Amino acid sequence: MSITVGIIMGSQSDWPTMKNAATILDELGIAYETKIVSAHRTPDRLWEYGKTAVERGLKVIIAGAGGAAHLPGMMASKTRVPVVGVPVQTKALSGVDSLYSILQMPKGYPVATMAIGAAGAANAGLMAAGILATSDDALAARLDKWRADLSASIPQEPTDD
Ligand code: RP5
Repeated sequence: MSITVGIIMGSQSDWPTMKNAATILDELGIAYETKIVSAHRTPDRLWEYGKTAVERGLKVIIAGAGGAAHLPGMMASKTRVPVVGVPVQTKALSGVDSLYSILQMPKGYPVATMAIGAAGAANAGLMAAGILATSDDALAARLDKWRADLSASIPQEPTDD
């Protein structure tokens, strides 16, 4: 199974958040790679990753970062592979800094920005799955089942427990 999704993050400290994207991809049987690629600390690594993304067969890049979160936007500037951005929650500003850093891209270099934190990372995995499912019927069926299972797990009425 070839790797079609790259999960990249600015720091090891982002992994507890970003692994929520990996979990979704595991559940849906999608092959992926995980890399630490920092816009500020390893800019050459970022450039190389973006430069080779198409030729390496990546179809979606999930990029998570916190604070002055330039990684998703810079990656979008370097490759036409769709970038899904995950704002990592921060201590100082609760991730609003990350969100605004990722969200407000100038025309021409889009980043599909998710919610702050774990839910955003999980949704990034689902967004990647949805993109890949447009050209993969077997994956589309698995994603439809995943969504139906989630829907079926929601109780009709609340309980006290
Ligand atoms: C960002 O700075 C990373 O994406 C991370 O969210 C944040 C803090 O990084 P560490 O100081 O924990 O390595 O570049």
